Amino acid sequence: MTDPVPDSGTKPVDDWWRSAVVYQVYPRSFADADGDGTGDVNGIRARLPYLAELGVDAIWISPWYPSPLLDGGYDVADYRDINPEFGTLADADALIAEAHALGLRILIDLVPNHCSWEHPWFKAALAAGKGSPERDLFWFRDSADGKPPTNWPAAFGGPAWQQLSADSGDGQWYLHLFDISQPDWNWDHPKVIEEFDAILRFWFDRGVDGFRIDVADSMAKDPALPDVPLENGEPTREKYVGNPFYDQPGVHTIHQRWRAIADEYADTPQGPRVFVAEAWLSPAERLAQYVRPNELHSAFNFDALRAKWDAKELREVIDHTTENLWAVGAPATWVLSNHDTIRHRTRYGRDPKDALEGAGVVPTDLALGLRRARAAALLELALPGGAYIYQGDELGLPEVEDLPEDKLDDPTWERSGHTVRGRDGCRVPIPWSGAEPPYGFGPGTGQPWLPQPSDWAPLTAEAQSGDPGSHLNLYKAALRIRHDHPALGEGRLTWDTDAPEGVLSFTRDPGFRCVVNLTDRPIPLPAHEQILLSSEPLTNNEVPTDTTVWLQV
Ligand code: ISL
Repeated sequence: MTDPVPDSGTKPVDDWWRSAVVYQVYPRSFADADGDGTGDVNGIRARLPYLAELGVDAIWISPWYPSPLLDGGYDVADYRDINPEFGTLADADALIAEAHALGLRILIDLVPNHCSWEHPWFKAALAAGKGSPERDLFWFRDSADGKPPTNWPAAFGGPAWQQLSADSGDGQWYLHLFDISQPDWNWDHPKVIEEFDAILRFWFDRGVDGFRIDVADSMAKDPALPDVPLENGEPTREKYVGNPFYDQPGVHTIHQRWRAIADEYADTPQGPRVFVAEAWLSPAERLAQYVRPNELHSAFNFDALRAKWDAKELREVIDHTTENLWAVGAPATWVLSNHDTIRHRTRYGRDPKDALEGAGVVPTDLALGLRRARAAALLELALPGGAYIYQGDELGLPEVEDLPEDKLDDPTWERSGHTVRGRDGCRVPIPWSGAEPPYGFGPGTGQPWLPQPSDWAPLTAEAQSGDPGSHLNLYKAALRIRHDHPALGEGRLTWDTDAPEGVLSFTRDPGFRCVVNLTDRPIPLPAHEQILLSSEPLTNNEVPTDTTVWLQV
């Protein structure tokens, strides 16, 4: 067990985040204490001992704010409170204190690009009408020809502009890069800037250790509002250099400002507060701009998530990422799954060309996927830097691809005219115990907001905890070794020159070697002092296919 997060009289520890293993909690689907079918803050509190025992260093909680939940809470109606469906501010305070006592840091989610149409400032903007100062806080525009002011597409389908209906008076359009219920803030307005300063301080003062920044590359827009080019006849959402709504230089000014606020907390016992950027930006040269010394601390590296289960491709991603992030003094941050992507057990069980999409129609070998997910976990946790675990990764959960259409909740389903099912398949509530749904997600037999598969009994945390060969116990063992071994966490790696083609093999000082066999045949086990951990049983002094071994050398 780790030491408690310092709260008084202890020297600040200011670099924990460079090597932290962070567990992502999607609050709606993690654990339901009050039995209404939706996860909640008290559910998370009840499972903190599980997370401490798993051996993670921190928890990132996806948005927990008041919200109509039209985009799972990424549509925020009040940045300074807790969604009543999830609990109260007092519950959140208790969670922060209890997590800290167990040595777990707490990161929460900041959604600065847009709010919910239920946010009071947006409602006031609608009411105040055209030309009002209230409308200046968002992107309201007129259009002469009855068409949207630009051709920009929204993330979930359709145009990124919504016209106010004639009965609300003026027919202006507002910008929403995501759902129509998520109006974009105008970050050129000082009131927006100051409001977010205050939101950061509000949560830092309550004790949170940092923020994950949602779509950290989108707040600034090109004020000329140029159209985007067409791709196959449709306006592109590609993040090409010069895109008017992604990766504009203005985002860095905002990040620098936030960094200064986080650094104001350097002398508190907890140490300075930190940020992790969510920005799907490639190549790593571009991402590195976000983690320069006076900007955000770290950024999810999504190139690794997108990479095929292929030695050459993975090695290129690892080298390219580390080279570019280390050049600006930032650690790498590895992630295999999150609440927006198809779970990696399922991805790795498919033909790579279908891996990131094609839910429901693509043949998938889940046994192969599980074997590779085990190998990938040991690769991820052996790489230099920090690592993220999405809730349920540690249980080897697959994507749920046969959710009934009437249960689908992701705005993508409606906005795509029922052609794209969306991201619900990775958001199915966690199976904790028992033989049938709700598998201990909530008390009693009440069913959760998304139905769980009837064959998940062997995947529950309870079922896996007693089985030494389970996915859960592999994670626990790996996290224990990672915690104790001086070579793991932040640092450097050296590729081993004696490894056969198709094998990823690297050494980390002092005395650690990781070997991942991605070929289709066994390879000889390299010389070692001791086998620390292996994702599959080893026989004949060989590393089987799709297996990772950790060696003391
Ligand atoms: O827009 C994209 C690519 O063109 C996406 O990759 C986008 O960056 C990503 O979907 C952002 O996701 C985050 O913000 C969304 C929310 O729905 C997701 O759940 C969240 O992770 C809007 O807040």
